[in-house]
Amino acid sequence: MEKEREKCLIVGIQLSGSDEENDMEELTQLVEAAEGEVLGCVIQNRHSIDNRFYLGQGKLEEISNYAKELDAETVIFNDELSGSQLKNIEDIIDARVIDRTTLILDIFARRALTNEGKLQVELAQLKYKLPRLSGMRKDLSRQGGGIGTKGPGEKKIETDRRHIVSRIQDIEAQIEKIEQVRDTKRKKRMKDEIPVVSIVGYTNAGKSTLLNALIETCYTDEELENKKVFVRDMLFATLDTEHRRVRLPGGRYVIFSDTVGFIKKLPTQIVKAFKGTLEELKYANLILHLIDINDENLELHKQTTLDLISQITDNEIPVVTVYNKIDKIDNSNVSFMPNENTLYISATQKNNVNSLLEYIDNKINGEKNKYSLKIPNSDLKLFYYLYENRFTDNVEYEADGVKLEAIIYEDERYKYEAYI
Ligand SMILES: Nc1nc2c(ncn2[C@@H]2O[C@H](COP(=O)(O)OP(=O)(O)OP(=O)(O)O)[C@@H](O)[C@H]2O)c(=O)[nH]1
Ligand SMILES: [Mg+2]
Repeated sequence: MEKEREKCLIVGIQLSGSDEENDMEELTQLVEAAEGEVLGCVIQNRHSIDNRFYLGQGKLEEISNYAKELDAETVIFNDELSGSQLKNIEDIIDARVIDRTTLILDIFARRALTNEGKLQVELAQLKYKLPRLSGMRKDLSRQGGGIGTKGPGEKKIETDRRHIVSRIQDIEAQIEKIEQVRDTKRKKRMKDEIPVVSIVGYTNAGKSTLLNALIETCYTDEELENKKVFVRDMLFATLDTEHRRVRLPGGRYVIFSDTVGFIKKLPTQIVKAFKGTLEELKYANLILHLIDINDENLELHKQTTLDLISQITDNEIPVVTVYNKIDKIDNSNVSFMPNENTLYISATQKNNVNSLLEYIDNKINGEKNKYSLKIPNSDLKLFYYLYENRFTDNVEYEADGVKLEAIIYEDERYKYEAYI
């Protein structure tokens, strides 16, 4: 049975002079990801955000009436509201009021599966709540009404506050432990010298779909069953980072990582709480920046992602731009601009997925070529290595050794030089 969806009215500001369009379409998708339903949308054009009421007081009264008319339970604002804005708006609007940050945190809370994910979300939620507790003071003292209620109200806030602070410390300690485990795993990967390629991009760009397409190139159906990652036409389908080992066309391996997507105005509490997850990017050998080529706000979303990448990595990791969903291109405005660091793929149709792997192989391992070799019996371990770890062909066993064709990277050719 389908659950009743929470009925919502969404509200945003279009700042004059800003060419950044207030994207209510995206907010609608966020509401849907939180299993809500958007019944109406209000946008006010303004010069600036009002410190006390976010938008005009009169407008808020209008919104309150509109919400009643629509029978909306919740009114959602497309920016983060301060404690006092929230309080002032709640005084006027007779419905539940939440802001963009609370909404995103709610989606994250629904999506978190691992212990670490859950802790990170709870941490972000508590840090969001803490500075807003005092905004609730008025509310608490008023609720009880009359003399004597002010004291307990304040006391309540103080106990709440202390409770939250100690829970934050507790979570931070737990996350630190989990990070140590992650650190150990990462060090192991580095020691094994398997390069890491991180897939990053705006939420819903197709990162998880791409990871699935990549593993399909080198695992059997049976193996794939428990290797596939979760894909959904929904913002923030992925929250927990996944790593998968994939064989490149030359025979070497890389580990691809798929992680939480980016969004503009990503709440700072989230960036901070997910710091550990996001900082994994710093240890990537290569970053694939995946972009939905049909995205109406392509430039803005691209910039949002690039800004986050550079914030996290200090621009020290090479970035390859990969446009996805080329199967869906429906307007001719999109121009293919082939250049050295740009690729075009379709993750669902698996168009150019192999060339992407080829590109990555080249970027990480350099050139490789196919050689005919004759390896003498005295050096057969070289043959066994190639046989196990590279792509070989036409293997013929002869009395004094083995003849074969093998793909060899140029950086290792010296080992086989004598037998080519
Ligand atoms: N037409 C088309 N759709 C695609 C392609 N790649 C992904 N999609 C669809 O885009 C939607 C989002 O895909 P995901 O792989 O979940 O996207 P993501 O980037 O992992 O999203 P988050 O985890 O939410 O950040 C799904 O409905 C996919 O089927 C593609 O090449 N072509
Ligand atoms: Mg995903």
